[in-house]
Order: sequence, then C-alpha cells, then structure tokens
Amino acid sequence: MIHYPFPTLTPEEAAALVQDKQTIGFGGFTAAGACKVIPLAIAAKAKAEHAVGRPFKLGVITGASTGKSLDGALAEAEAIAWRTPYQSDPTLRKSINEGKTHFFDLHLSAVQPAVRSGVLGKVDWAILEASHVTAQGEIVLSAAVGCANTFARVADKILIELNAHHPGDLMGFHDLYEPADPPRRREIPLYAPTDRIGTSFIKVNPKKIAGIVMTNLPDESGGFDAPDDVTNRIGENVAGFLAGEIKAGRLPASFLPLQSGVGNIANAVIGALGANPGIPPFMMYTEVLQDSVINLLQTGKCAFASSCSLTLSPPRLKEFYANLEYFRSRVVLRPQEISNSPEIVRRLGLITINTAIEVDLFGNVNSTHVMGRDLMNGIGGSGDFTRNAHVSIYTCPSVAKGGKISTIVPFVTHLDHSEHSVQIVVTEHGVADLRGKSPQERAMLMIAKCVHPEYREPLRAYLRASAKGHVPQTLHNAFGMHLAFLEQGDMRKVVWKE
Ligand code: 0RQ
Repeated sequence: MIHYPFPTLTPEEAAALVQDKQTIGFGGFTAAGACKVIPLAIAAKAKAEHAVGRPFKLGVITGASTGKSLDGALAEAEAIAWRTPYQSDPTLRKSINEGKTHFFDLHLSAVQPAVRSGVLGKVDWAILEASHVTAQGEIVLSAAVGCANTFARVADKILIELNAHHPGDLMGFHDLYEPADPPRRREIPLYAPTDRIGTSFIKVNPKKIAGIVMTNLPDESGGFDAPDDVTNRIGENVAGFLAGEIKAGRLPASFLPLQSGVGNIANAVIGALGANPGIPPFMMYTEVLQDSVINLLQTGKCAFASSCSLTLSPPRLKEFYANLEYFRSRVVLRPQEISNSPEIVRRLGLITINTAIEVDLFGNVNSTHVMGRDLMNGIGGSGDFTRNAHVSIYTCPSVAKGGKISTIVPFVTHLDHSEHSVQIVVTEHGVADLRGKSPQERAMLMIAKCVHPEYREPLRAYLRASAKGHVPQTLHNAFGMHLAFLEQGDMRKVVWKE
C-alpha cells in the first residue's frame, strides 16, 4: 500500500475542484486510457450548476476521441464550450453540428506543439488515467499515451484516475519523448519502429497532483463488426496491390512499416494483409492498434507494433494483458506527436491506409464532413500520415446509404487531403493507382476501377459535359450529385446541366 502525499478523492470531490471556464487536457487516445469517473462527475456538477442558473462550460483538449463517460457525458450535460482535436461521440457530434459546441479540427501530431506554444490558452487541469503512481510523482499511464505527458507538464494541477483494471506492471510499454520547440528543435532520434528514445513514466512534482481517484473499470472501446463481403474485398484489394508492388520491385522485398486508421474497414484491411502470402512479416508504426493487429502479433506476421494506443475490444485487451510478457518486446506506446510525427512518417517510409468519406475523380479526399457541412469525427491522424507517406492509400466502400450515395464524386464537398498527397484509392471494385497520372487520366481510372457500376455512366457523362481545361471540372455541375441526394434522396437522380 503506497502512502501518497496527495489526497485520495471521490470522483465528486475531484469534480468539485474544476471551475467554470477552465481548460482541461484529458489523457488517453480513443477510448483507450480515457478517464471515466472524473468526467462523469464533472458532467453531474455541470448539470447541478445549470439547474440553479449558474454557467459551467469547459475547454476540452484530448488526444483523440474518448469514451462515452467523457465526451458523451460532458456533451449531454452541455458542459463543453470548445473542443479539439477529434471526437466520435454521437451526442457531442450533434452539439457541434448544431453550433452549440465550438470544435476545431487539428492534425493530431499538432496538438502537443499547439498546447506548448500557448495558442490554446492556459491548461488548468491535466486529468489522466494511470496504471501505477508513486508517492514521488511518477505516473505510469494505462492503455494509451495521447498528449498526457505534455498536459501533465504544462497544466497548473493534475488529477489522476488510478485504474486497477489495467495491470500494475505496464511499466516499460510507454516511451515518452517530448521534442524541443523551434528554434531549438533537433531531429527526433527515432530511426526504426522498435527504437526507444524516452522514459517509461511521467515524472511530476507530487505537489502538482491535486488528488487521486481509485477506479476499476474497463475501457469503453466498442468491438468491431465482423468483416463483410465489401470490407473483405477492400482488404483483399489493398493486400493484392501491395503484394504486386513488392513483386514489381517498387516496394522493397523486406516491405515498409504500415499505418492503418481506425474502424471496421481498417480492421479488415490489416486482417487481409496478414492472410496474403505475398506480404512478408511487417512492422506497424501507427496511432491505433486494433484487434486484427493482435492476431498478427500472435502469429508473427506482424513483428512489432509502435502505436499511441491499444484500441482493442474488451476481450482482446484482456487477452493482451493476460499475455503481457509476450507483448512486452513487441509493442510500444508513444505520445501522438511522435506516433504521428510527419518527420518520422517520412523517414521510415510508411505505407499509410486510411478511410475516406468521399473521394473525387481527381484524388482529393474528404475524411471529415458529410455533404460539406456536418462533421463526422475529424481529420485525426489521417493528414499527418497521408501527406508524408511513402505510399498513401485511401479506402472506402464505393457507395453509402444503400447505394443512394456514391462515395466517388466529381468534386469533394470538403477537402482534407489534396490530390498531391493521395496516391492510391481502393474500393471493393478495385484499385486506382493515381501516381504519375494527369487529372484526365485519374478521372478515367477512378471510374474504371473504383466507382460502383451504377454510377459509372453518370460520372462519364459528367466528364463528357465538361472535358475542358487541365482539370475537367464544371462548376455548375460539380455538386450535382450531392444536390440530387439532398433534394431527391438519391445521387442516381442527377441530371447534368448543359
Ligand atoms: O454512417 O453508420 O450512419 O451508416 O459514415 O462510415 O463506412 O462505416 O466507415 O466507420 O471506417 O468511418 C471516414 C468517418 C469512415 C473515419 C470515416 C457514413 C456511413 C456511416 C461511417 P452510418 P463507414 P468508418 C486514424 C486516422 C478520419 C480520421 C482518420 C474517420 C459512417 O475513418 O473518421 O482517418 N476518418 N483517422 O454510412 C454520407 C458519404 C459517406 C457517408 C460514409 N459519402 N456520405 N455518409 N458515410 N460515406 C484514427 C485517428 O485519427 C484516431
């Protein structure tokens, strides 16, 4: 039993310390390692304050998305004034899209530098989940890092959820490194996914710790849908393309490290890479470790994984913890400015695989906004990886909403990744390798390889109706398919104007 020089608090006592208009930096990355009981108690405090007519709204900075007890509860309590850099909670998303919460989208690698520079204002609280804390102020994080090391250093005060659900001997899984800021910045001394360059715990002055709350709760990560026909075909297309690149000598026979995004498609893609005999054992340098990577680490197809979080379904995380010694030499967790560092992505030559909401005929990608307007989740790490990749791949099903939406459109309604950074597009129908192709050639390739058969003729007709200039785009038709969906409920009803 450790005797801490700081108080052990109930969640309510911890929440009582947090005041209206303060800014909180929460540790964790996705639901992995996100705080659970303190944000829930802060939400209850917010509701009580609102009930007696007092204002209570916070600035909330995180690593990425969180769990329902954090973003969900705080949004439901209308306790978030502003939020960055990423979210995936339905209640918060609604609040953002109704204009009630101010959200700004930020590359995940840029969060820690932005916090340090002061552009986001003062961080009053770092609220972190830990698996182990010493009386000397050494904090061993849990299933993720996110921005926890920076929040702990810059915040005025720290609150800790010490969660016994995570094993007490996670020490050594985290590698915490914080680069100097310009003009003193040097290269980050990381030259292989396996390199360790930092410390395995955060060290703070114990006087800064305002209190510790004891918990024993699982992460609120959801599971994954079993791969279906469409996600399987997307996965097989990605794996087939990469195996072909090795065979053609355009990728080294030893392969290159992989990054893959979050969600069902990403999970299926990694599974398919594991099953393809043309892909040698590989390493991952990524920000989220999903279930399928654990399978591949167990079979040896994935030799090593560097990540920012263990975003595993509860049974998979349990399995990971039960085999901690096996994974100790195969997994490292880093802060997001290192896991997503443009410098490191370029240096290691990553193959990056992310998912698009829509892609246009010329290779521009929208990852974030539906119909140009409503935020889905945010850019997350997709920009950090895509822009700096050795090979950047975007995947998506060719249609959404039962075929009423084509995900391949004449012009994206919101731009996250431009044609200059997007190299390969993959749907269940095939692979469009856009490298070295002019806009005209790209458009023909996208229609032939990626577009759903029902949309091939409408998109060919779009090109026939324009077909002038370097980029065959016609402004009065460019959003015709989107307008057909918004006005008539189906993009197939598009009629191109002469
Ligand atoms: O909605 O669930 O209501 O049916 O969008 O789409 O196909 O299930 O795909 O869950 O992988 O999410 C881009 C959002 C894809 C995600 C995005 C609707 C579709 C469905 C989800 P329903 P799917 P996914 C690493 C990298 C940005 C961040 C990133 C994302 C819902 O991958 O947030 O890459 N990426 N981070 O029906 C209207 C379209 C649509 C559409 C799909 N064209 N129009 N709705 N949908 N296409 C991770 C981190 O950074 C942490």
